Amino acid sequence: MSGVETLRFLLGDQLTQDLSSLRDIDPARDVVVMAEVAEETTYVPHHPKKIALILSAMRHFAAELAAEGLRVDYVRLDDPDNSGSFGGELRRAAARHRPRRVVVCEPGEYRVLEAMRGWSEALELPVEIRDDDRFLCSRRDFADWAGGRRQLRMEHFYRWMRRRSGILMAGNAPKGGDWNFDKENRKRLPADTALPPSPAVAPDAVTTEVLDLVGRRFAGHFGRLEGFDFAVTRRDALALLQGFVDGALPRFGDYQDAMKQDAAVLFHAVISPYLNLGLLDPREVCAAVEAAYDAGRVPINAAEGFIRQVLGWREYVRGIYWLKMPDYAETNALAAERPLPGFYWTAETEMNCLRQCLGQTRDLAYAHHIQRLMVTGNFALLLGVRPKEICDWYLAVYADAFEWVELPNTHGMAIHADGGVLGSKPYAASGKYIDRMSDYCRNCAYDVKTTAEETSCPFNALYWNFLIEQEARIGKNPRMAMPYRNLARMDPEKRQAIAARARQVIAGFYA
Ligand code: DLZ
Ligand code: SF4
Repeated sequence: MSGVETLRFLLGDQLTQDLSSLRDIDPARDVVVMAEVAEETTYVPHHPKKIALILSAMRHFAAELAAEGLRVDYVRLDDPDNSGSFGGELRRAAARHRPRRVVVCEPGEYRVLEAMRGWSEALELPVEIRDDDRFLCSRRDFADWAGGRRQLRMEHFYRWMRRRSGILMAGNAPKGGDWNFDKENRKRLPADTALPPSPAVAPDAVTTEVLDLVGRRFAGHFGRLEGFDFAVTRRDALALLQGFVDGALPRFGDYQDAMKQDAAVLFHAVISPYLNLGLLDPREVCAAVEAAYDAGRVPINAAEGFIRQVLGWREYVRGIYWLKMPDYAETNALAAERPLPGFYWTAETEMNCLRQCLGQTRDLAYAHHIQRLMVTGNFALLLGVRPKEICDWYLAVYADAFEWVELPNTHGMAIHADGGVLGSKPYAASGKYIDRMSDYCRNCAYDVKTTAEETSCPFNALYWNFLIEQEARIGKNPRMAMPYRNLARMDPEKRQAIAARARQVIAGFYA
């Protein structure tokens, strides 16, 4: 093959026909290159379901582009000549096609952007890196918004995004009369509440072949491959979105923070993997939810709560990531130095909340936001796990995890390693919070009501121990005033007993 004008190199989370790097494609003279590469499948030990999702979605997307009449050069993971990296595959593709230039869309990870910046020199070809405009707020706009602000609070950003996008707005006013209905979104789930069916798509022949490959190559990675039921095409992802809007969305708001024994999805949408791969567009997701609200089919606390996640939080964490990288990943504001306990990779623990959330993560490559923030994240915060270890864990085990979204959520929000760029205080909580929002404690070997006994909930001693250990760092934070007042009221004997119990449980995690 010769005479190729532009080689358009597409990454596994850029599965969008309207991608900036494809927009001006000339079907007669350009080639799209996609590559399954070992480096991406193993830079953290991704969950096998996540790898299968990405590879199958890539293969389906390549077939869609080819059906549109584009030339697609697709390299499979088991191709014997596969070099194993993006750079290596681009080099081989350039040798095959001899293009005049390369066009790419900016990646979702700093690590990959760094590599991309070296491609032009390595290939001796012009390499154009275009903005990823699938986000509603460009990196530049976020930097403008952030410029000069002392604090980068999500709520301010969110309102700014509502105004500039017009989403869920009635003229200049927020629909429903308020910007944020979060107070109505923390209900406990009554035990007899009927749950909607979990979203599921049966694997087709392409997915079955990928599952076979992943089963052979990644058997050693944490996570269960059996029961794969993710959507791998835009069509199926759209059907799941519609199913969510019609089924679970009306009660999504009420129960978005609730957790339930043996029930993973509850009223959540589970569309983040499709948004993050590019199969769904955030604008169309917000539009579908707003339309349901306008038609009177869903209450405002559901519509607003959902749109806040997509239009507010998702765009905000991406903005923070690009504004603060690469230094962001290196901070360790709470000097957390303990290793990640081994049970994060086995789900074998007597603590029922963690066993539930970790077991579900192993089985589904999914957990909802409160499980991630207040169970696995909170535990890592209280224990003081090294930031990189817990961040890499999240990056590996969740199907929707790419560093732009995973890092601010974990490093910033969950473990406060950024010292408050994202959250104004650490989200530290004792077992009481988990007991209020779930039925986990009822099914646990530990007693959530006590702190310093042999049978006491480990979260309780860890919580107080965290406050004691971190007093010099966070004791003066006005938002921590109440917990520190409670700590100050504690008599010295109780304090000692708690510290002893904390030492005992911590030793148990590393035995
Ligand atoms: C996560 C991932 C995996 C597991 N495999 C591939 C792959 O084989 N080929 C590919 O193009 N992309 C893959 N990805 C997604 C990339 O890691 C992702 O595009 C970068 O991290 C930038 O966000
Ligand atoms: Fe988790 Fe403690 Fe409740 Fe057990 S008692 S489920 S460890 S919060």
